[in-house]
Amino acid sequence: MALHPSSSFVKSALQILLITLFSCIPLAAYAQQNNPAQTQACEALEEIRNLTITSASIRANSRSSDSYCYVRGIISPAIHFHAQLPLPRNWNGRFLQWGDGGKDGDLDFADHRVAEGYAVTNSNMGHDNGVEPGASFGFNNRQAEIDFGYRAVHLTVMAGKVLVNKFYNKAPEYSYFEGCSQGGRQGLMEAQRFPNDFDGIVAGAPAFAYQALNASGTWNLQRMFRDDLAGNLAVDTDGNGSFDSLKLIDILHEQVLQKCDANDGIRDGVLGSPLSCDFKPASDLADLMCPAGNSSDQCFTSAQLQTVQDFYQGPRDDNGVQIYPGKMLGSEMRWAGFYVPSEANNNGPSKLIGVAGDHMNYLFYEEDPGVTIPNVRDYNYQAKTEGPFPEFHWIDYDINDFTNGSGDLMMSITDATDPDLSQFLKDRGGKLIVYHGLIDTLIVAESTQNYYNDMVDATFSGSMAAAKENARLFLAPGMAHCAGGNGPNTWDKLTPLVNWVENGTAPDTVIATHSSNGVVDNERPLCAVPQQARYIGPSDSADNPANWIAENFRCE
Ligand SMILES: [Ca+2]
Ligand SMILES: [Ca+2]
Ligand SMILES: [Ca+2]
Ligand SMILES: [Ca+2]
Repeated sequence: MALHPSSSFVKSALQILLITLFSCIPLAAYAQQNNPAQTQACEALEEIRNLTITSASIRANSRSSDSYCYVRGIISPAIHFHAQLPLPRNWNGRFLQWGDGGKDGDLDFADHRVAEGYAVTNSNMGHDNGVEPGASFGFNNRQAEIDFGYRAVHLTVMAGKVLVNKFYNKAPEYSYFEGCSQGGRQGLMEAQRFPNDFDGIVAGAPAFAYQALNASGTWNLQRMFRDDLAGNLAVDTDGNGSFDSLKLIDILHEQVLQKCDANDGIRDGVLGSPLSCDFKPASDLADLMCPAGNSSDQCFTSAQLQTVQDFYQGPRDDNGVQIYPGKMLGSEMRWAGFYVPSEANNNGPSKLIGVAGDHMNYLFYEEDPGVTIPNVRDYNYQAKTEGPFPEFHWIDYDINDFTNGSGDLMMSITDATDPDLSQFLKDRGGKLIVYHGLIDTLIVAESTQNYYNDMVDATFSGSMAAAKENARLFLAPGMAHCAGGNGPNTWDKLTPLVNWVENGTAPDTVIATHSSNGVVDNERPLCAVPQQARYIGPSDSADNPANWIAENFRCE
């Protein structure tokens, strides 16, 4: 990468700094923090034309001893953004838009990327979650929905590049996007709508089918709560009215593992390929059914079996049209935190409700049906649908509204489901890395795999080999939503993309690790789809964790 125009100055400044560093470290730190030229250049960004900048000042980095130039600005009507600009001698020449999570509504820092030299921007997506929490920003506010859907990210990137040009006196050599979940949706949205913004995009666990996944979240809660919680997978063992045991989920998960854990070559509690596991609840749980009229945390009632089947099946409308994939086999333990009311979840949908929350009130219908009910945990509450401020209860959401056109307008704003990435991948030659954890229960990896396959068809005439020149998908066995899970779930998401874009080194695998107490105890390569990692290590000790290392797997 070429150094920027003032590189000779920077080099000599660096030499002086290094000499100072070796002679007197406190003095070096003092000189670095108080370089008047840098402070002046940073503060001058407040005066930049054609952007509304509200502040620009030198700020400390939590992940580095190097301070940086911190800029905040506003884009009409309500987008707030910030830029974290490394001082010129620390800049690696790259621009990075840092992705958001959830419904966002605030400014997110990426201090670790700034420490690596990236000039980073992020926005509040056009609303303030302190004033309008959750999805409420979308209440009768189309502009806020458009900003959330796609406008805030794009305009923040535009503003960020203007700031980079001004501060460093040159354009970024390369521009990247990195994000997961909401950020994954943003990455795919950018690839579809604004193909010239980035050279490379990494999109993790993308919430790209945004309306479908929220409809699915609501539907799953409805299945769990129906018939006065008859099919709840938590059990009230002492009959005191409080669901205290989650044992049935353990039992279900164990049954799935017994059937398919070893299919990838090792019994590590991780399914390498859950979609090819042939677990069938009705037959595989047949020996674990309760006698009629009984229930306990050791056996399944027919209502509980129905819930399990519904979760794996996923929502369909009354005509049998699949709205969203069902939960992946192996993800059972993650259901507890999001869908299963128990004492562990404050015995109600307080935490569960975050899955779909107030989405249907404010972000699904063209005209919002009503505000949230006074207590969203109260599933028996009758929403007041009349009067000046009608209410809408998540339990009254009709999954048929997904396919009858009621959500089409909002889908056109929030969904990043267009499989044609020709402009980004072919015309621009951009690179795309998508990853998704296979036990992610919030956003189901199968939907991402379906999208990737649709993209191969629409963009590369069905040629996987051609598609892999520009876009690769990595599915992570045993990885939960963006992080966590009992399988290997940790790797540097951005560096493989940078190596691909700048050096042409396409990632065939990324090495993912799982750690307990800071020690790696499970490792495997994640293979670019359609390949999968298969254990090829010592066959007589395949279940010894010492053998669960990347070298003992082959992509095939
Ligand atoms: Ca943000
Ligand atoms: Ca709305
Ligand atoms: Ca109890
Ligand atoms: Ca396994």
